[in-house]
Amino acid sequence: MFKAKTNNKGFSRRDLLSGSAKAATLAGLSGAAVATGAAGFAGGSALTAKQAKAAESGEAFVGPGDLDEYYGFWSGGQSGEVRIYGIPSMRELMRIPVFNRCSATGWGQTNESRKIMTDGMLPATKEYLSNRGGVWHNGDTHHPHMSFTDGTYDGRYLFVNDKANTRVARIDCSTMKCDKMIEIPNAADIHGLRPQKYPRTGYVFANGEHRVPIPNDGSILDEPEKYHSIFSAIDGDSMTIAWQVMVDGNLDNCDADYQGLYAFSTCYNSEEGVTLSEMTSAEQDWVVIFDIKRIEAAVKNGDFKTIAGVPVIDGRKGSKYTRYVPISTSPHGCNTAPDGRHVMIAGKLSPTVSVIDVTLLPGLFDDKIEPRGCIVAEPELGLGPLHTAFDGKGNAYTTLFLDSQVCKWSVDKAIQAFKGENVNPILEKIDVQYQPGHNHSSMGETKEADGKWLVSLNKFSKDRFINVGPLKPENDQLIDLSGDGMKLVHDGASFAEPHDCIIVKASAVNPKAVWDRDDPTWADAAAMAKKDGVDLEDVAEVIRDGNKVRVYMTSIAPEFSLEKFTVKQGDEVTVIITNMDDVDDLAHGFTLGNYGIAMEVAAQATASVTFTADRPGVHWFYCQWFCHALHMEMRGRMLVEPRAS
Ligand code: RUQ
Ligand code: CUA
Repeated sequence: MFKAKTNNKGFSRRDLLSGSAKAATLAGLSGAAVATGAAGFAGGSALTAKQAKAAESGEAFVGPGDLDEYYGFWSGGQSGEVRIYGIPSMRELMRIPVFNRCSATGWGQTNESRKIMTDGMLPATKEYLSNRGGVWHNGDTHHPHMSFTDGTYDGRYLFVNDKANTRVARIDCSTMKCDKMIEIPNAADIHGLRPQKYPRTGYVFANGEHRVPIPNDGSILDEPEKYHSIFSAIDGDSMTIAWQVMVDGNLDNCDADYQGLYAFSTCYNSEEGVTLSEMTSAEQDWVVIFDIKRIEAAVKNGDFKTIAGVPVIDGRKGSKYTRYVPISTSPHGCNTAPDGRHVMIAGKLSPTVSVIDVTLLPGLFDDKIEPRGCIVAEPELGLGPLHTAFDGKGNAYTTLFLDSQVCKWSVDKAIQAFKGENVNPILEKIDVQYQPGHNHSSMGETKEADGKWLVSLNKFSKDRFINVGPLKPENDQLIDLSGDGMKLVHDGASFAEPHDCIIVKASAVNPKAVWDRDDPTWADAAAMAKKDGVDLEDVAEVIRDGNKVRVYMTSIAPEFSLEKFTVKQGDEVTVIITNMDDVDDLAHGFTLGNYGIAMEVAAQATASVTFTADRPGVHWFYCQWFCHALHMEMRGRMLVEPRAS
């Protein structure tokens, strides 16, 4: 399945790269010849001795032309994007712009991306942005997670949070582009995010981290006792809010069980303070456990308040919809084990991980056991435990931020030790460089955890790389779990803190080679074309409608169907381009010189951009995506007639 893909014409890109295609290229068959040189070079180079040795020992080496066994989906942190890696090579394969403004693809500028970015925006934010460009240009992605069916990845979607501007976005894995984005009402600054694992996603659970007044309109200001935090269940199919729960304290990370019954959120700042000393003064914080069935019944029976159009359930202490399980102060990571039974709550400021047994939760909700009665182990692992990964063999791997280590421990032994048996659950520790936050194992958050690879996302790289100035990259380290013991096999510099990642077997994901022409992404452009009486796929036309001008063209390497178009200074111009090349990897672009306009138009896609033609003169537009031997010649002119003075 991961061989070169076949395009609509029945030949693959590999074929195009081979000898027969070279001669055909200048005749206009495709732009593939430009790539031939590079592919030929890589294919012909011999392995270095080191690479050959690595390949022999089965280390993290994936040779030129070889494909990875896993997709890695990485958060792009403060860059606001999501990245696709190949695992185990740790090669960065692609970047998916999501909450950011992307210069390469036009994300945040094209009409299609702006529609996705604004459709789910709250009215007050729309209003705030109305004279500020209409969309946010920054984001802070933390937690990318794939949709599940029956406890494992189903390859449909990725969901990711934006802490900076309180959003959750969805990426369609068939195109690897963001297709929905919503702003979460009532909540502030979405942090923890996890999809429902069973029976399917289903819900996407999202934690509003910071406590704020509801509504946050200025009527309450410096009265922190009146602030709230909000846990949201988003319907992952429609990307709308299914329900929200108001809770005590701040919400940090979350996860769901394998039964579809409960969700869990770590909480720091049970003190509900606003300064650091207030937030860490109590000895204990808690995990909030949400009873999904009871909450669904409450939504049905009307036991909620509608705020900002969504049902908000009161889940504060004493509520029948939640339980607050005390954990020592400021717990952080929240990870459900693939055994379907244990949930690991990392202590952060405490050296422990608290293990919740989900089979005890019905008793907890029926008040048959004390809140801490659902905890069945609490091993002391080391300093600064943050997140836990799993190998599917009963072992857990917890990052120790302060110790700069990953600790491998046995869940069974931890449970025995908690019962008073004299066993040490710690199996092994490995140094990582340095200060790890999240870690993730291959398929580790699914019932198919396979125990092959572990990635440690380290917040500091210090002296691991040559110096690049005061701002240093992070260090994503790959650890081989397949042998006896953990083996560090790769250092990977990465920019703008990838807070979190997931590692998905390649067979679970199957993106398209080219876009489907009926993709809903450009439904608006298609409707406009219909109204204008033009065929998006065979068009070279300029349509004037008052001072609005619509410029329709196609691109087929190495030409746009319009060599020039003329508009008047002050016109509102929309350029709509359909890339009629249907060869795998044959993207074009449209960059308009000295107008700040650039967009990607991948094979078989339509993309459009609207701007005001307020600069008179000759402005060349050109294809900025190297597509053909005559790529430089793929250009045309926009002639802007000056306003009569
Ligand atoms: S958090 S370093 Cu944003 Cu996922 Cu734990
Ligand atoms: Cu089309 Cu470069």
